[in-house]
Formats: sequence, C-alpha cells, structure tokens
Amino acid sequence: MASEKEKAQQVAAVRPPAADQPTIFDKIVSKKIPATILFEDSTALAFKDISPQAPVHFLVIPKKKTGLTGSPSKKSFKRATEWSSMMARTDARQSSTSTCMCWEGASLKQPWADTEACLLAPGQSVFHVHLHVLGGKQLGWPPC
Ligand code: D5M
Repeated sequence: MASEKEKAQQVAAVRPPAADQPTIFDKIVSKKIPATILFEDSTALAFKDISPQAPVHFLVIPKKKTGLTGSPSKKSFKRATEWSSMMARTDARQSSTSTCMCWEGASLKQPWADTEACLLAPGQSVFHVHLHVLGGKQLGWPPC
C-alpha cells in the first residue's frame, strides 16, 4: 500500500504539464494529424488505435476536452458511450468473440470527475478521456 507521499509522487509523475495543453487526440480531432476515422459526429470521434492490441482496436473520444483528464460533458460522454457500446455489440456479433471496453482517464461511475484515480489509471499516456474498444479474438481476463 503506497504512503501518501508515494501517492503524491506518483500523481506528480503522470500529471500532464498543463491542464489545457492539447493532446495528440486534439490534433486528430482538428485533422492536424491523420488517423483512420471510423465514426464522427459533432460530439464524438472513433478512430483505429495506432498500436492495436487485438484484431479490432479502436478508440472513442469526446471531441470537447475539458478539465485535467479531458472529461467530456455529460451529453457528449453519454453519446460516445451509447455509440461505442452499440459498436462493441455489433462487432461482438460479427466476430463471435469477446469485446472489451476500457475507459482511460475517467471513472465509469463519475465519468466527468477529475480525480487522482484518473491520473493513476495504469499506463495512461494520453490525457484526453478515451474508450478502448477491443475485439476480434477471444480475450482473456483481465482483458487489458
Ligand atoms: O492509450 C492511448 C492510446 O492511444 C494507445 O493505445 C495508443 C493510441 N494512440 C496514440 N497516438 C495515436 C495516434 N496518433 N493515432 C491513433 N492512436 C494513437 P493509453 O492507454 O492512454 O496509453
């Protein structure tokens, strides 16, 4: 169990330099860098992960990034969640294998909250809330 001091050091190590600093995902949203976009509407974007961990691996992000971890508005989060959950079910049916969805930078219970737990999400590297959708093969547990 980490002490308070160790926890503070861990948070400091992963905290992005500035809360409003653009992430690579902002550049994908603004089309400054290319990505294989699978879905886009006014609030959400889905694109293939550059480093796929399964035959199907894409990310769903809210376009609007607010707060330290890029927490979306309730509305855009709800829409992205609805869409990604629909996509995951579709993909699971098509491939007959399991699909994993894993949020980074947000808690499912309080998706719009900025918490230290968000910063300590294991291995999170892009501080813009995102949903990993993986599928196309039988996944183990824990899946990620
Ligand atoms: O997840 C961040 C994910 O973002 C990781 O799986 C790689 C992916 N990524 C990073 N840069 C790009 C670009 N340019 N296109 C597509 N996918 C990208 P995390 O768990 O926060 O490390």
